[in-house]
Amino acid sequence: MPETIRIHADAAPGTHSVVGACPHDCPDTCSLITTVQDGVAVKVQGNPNHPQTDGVLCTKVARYTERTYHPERLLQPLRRSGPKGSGQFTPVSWDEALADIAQRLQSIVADPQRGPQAVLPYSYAGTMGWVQGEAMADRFFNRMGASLLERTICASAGSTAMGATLGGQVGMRVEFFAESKLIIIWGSNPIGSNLHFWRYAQAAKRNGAKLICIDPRKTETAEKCHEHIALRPGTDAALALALMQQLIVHDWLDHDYIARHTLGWQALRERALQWTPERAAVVCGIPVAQIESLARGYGASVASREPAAIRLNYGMQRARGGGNAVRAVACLPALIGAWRHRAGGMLLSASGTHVFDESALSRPDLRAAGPSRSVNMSTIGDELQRPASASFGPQIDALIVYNSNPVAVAPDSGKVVQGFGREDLFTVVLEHFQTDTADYADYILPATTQLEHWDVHTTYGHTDILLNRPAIAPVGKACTNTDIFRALAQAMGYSEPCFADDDLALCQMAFDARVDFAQLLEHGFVSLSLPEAPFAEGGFATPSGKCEFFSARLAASNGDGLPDYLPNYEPADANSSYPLAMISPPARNFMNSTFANVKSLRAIEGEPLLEISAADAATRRIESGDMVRVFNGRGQYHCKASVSPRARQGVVNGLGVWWRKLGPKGTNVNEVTGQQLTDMGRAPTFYDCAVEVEKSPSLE
Ligand SMILES: Nc1nc2c(c(=O)[nH]1)N[C@H]1C(S)=C(S)[C@@H](COP(=O)(O)OP(=O)(O)OC[C@H]3O[C@@H](n4cnc5c(=O)[nH]c(N)nc54)[C@H](O)[C@@H]3O)O[C@H]1N2
Ligand SMILES: Nc1nc2c(c(=O)[nH]1)N[C@H]1C(S)=C(S)[C@@H](COP(=O)(O)OP(=O)(O)OC[C@H]3O[C@@H](n4cnc5c(=O)[nH]c(N)nc54)[C@H](O)[C@@H]3O)O[C@H]1N2
Ligand code: SF4
Ligand SMILES: [Mo]
Repeated sequence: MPETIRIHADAAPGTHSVVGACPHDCPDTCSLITTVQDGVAVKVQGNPNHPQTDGVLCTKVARYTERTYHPERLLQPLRRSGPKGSGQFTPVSWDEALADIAQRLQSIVADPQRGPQAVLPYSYAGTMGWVQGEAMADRFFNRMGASLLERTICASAGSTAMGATLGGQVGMRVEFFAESKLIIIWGSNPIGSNLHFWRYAQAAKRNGAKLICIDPRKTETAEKCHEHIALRPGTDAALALALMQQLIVHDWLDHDYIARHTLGWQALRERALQWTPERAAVVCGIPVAQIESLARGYGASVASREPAAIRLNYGMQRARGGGNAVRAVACLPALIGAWRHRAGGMLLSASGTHVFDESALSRPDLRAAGPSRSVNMSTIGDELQRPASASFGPQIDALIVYNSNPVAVAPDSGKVVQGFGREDLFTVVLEHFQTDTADYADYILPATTQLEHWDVHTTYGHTDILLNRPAIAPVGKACTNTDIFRALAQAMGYSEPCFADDDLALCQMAFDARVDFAQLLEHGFVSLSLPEAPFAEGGFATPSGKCEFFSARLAASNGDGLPDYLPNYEPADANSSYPLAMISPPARNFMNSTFANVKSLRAIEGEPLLEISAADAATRRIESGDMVRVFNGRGQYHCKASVSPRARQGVVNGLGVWWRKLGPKGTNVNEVTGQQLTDMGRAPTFYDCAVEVEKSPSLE
């Protein structure tokens, strides 16, 4: 098998190209080409042969070599040498580090008062690769019998809602948005966070499609759409119900599709009829006429048969009623029969297109004592401070963090920092850099980046499968996540043969026969053969086989089983102490907290910013460039104000997610976000957060 693939016929002499995949938590999962010269990666580009990538990368990953060879890259294992959280470490050998970690874990596992459930893995999608993600780590923690982690921090409200409504994380094929005639971009900022979708939307626009953006913030995307509906955060379900009301009263409905392929129409109809545009306009803080016109445009596709599509994304899910909001929106395409067209319907995530047997990688059968307790990653601040009890089980005494930076990204950072700061907590962090989380480690273990290891990727924004080949040798003494867990398994005395599987074997073993692995090795990507219009004839993967407006499963656990509007936990009333609603969507040049330490990207972002409307700034005597204090009962953070038309009145936008230690006074936006969970999926409510803002007295 060739170690590399020569793609560019014009590659300079002495260089070669290696095909890989972007590892980041981005729906686009681009195919990468890394140019290597004398063992050094000199350039990372988009693969022109991969249609979804089309030769284009975002600014962040186009600068990947800057991150890989960053002067602060972790190059050797480190052991804590100062107080917890001080960030003081001294180098140790791998052998010493692994032996001591294994010994510390063994003593917890063997202690009858504590046992394996006192150990918690903490990880998310620093890499989305299946191999460097959970494969070997899962095997290790399953064999140990450690606590399970509920991986809720991003998408679980929406995935639960989609499962209940359409039967899974499935929807339109992204490329067919190019043929849509109306595209509603709802709670999504594709120019910032889903660039390759935006190309399809642009193509549709050139073909005469109308683009409408529904977002409290006037994003780069909203600016480029024909219309922007700036509703108040967390009110999307009210808007969707009012759209249904209009579709009903004007009879813009596909009665045949509703009758044959949906469940619960009469009950939903009754609920929706209570949502006049006037009522929704008050809740959403938008004009009645805007709701009516949106409904007219959407409903027109019933008669014209011109496809209408919704690109739904994560923005609306991060509030109390996030699951219900997704369900309400997910009902709309069935009402107008949009699913009949390949360019109609909706897409939230394509991750449910399974060709994968995850258990072959994670090996839950290794868990000898059966299922463990689960700990929710979104409430890690509280979980780390919970004492042992009959209902909780043992206190969490050891934490192994990989592919995540919880001290920066988890809500209610004050609590998270207190938890990580526990002197008696044993923490190991596998990382590329000394992040805010790594500062709290007892051991930091240097991990390889995507340019240095094998992996395979499925995606959530398109439906191809990608392979990542290592382009260069590991930098410094960095090891792959898989090697670190293999070595820990050995040091713990776990001798099952599965701990000897190498990375290439892991890449291959989980795919079923629908994936031609030889082709994947040769080209770096394969496309699956999938239906063009998945629900043209119904066939939803719900218990009834229909689009479930009414879900019996949800009725058993969640309200009356019909989508409803649930007001935010923190509605930010004008008369309350915290009268501003804060949302904290990503800064375009960071990927969550990743890249915040890459100088050239940080230079583009400048510094932590709070966008505030002219009206809200004026009453607080705030001007652009002023340092401000953003605060509520949970905490405060300091940043620079930008008086900006991007912010609507009553809502401030605290762009995320900076490393705390790179922000003024060592705080970031999650200092004020809370740990309450969504209506479905036990997900965080980052964008359901009331605050007050004032000029920062000490920094004026
Ligand atoms: N450049 C970049 N790209 C990224 C990321 C990144 O950090 N940086 N993160 C990646 C990850 S992990 C994810 S999950 C996705 C997230 O990307 P998206 O799915 O686009 O989600 P967000 O950026 O959280 O929110 C999208 C938009 O929703 C808006 N919004 C906030 N609250 C509401 C609301 O209540 N209703 C509505 N309708 N809109 C609302 C926000 O202002 C934002 O513009 O992007 C991925 N891509
Ligand atoms: N206020 C606010 N907070 C948010 C959000 C928001 O919109 N607003 N968004 C939320 C969302 S959607 C998400 S998904 C979470 C994301 O939160 P996280 O999943 O924690 O994502 P990152 O901040 O990108 O941190 C990933 C870390 O993994 C490391 N890493 C990458 N690849 C590897 C590898 O191969 N091996 C090892 N060992 N480490 C690796 C990176 O260096 C990086 O430090 O943040 C959430 N937090
Ligand atoms: S972050 Fe997204 S757009 Fe950028 S290279 Fe990776 S997959 Fe492509
Ligand atoms: Mo996410």
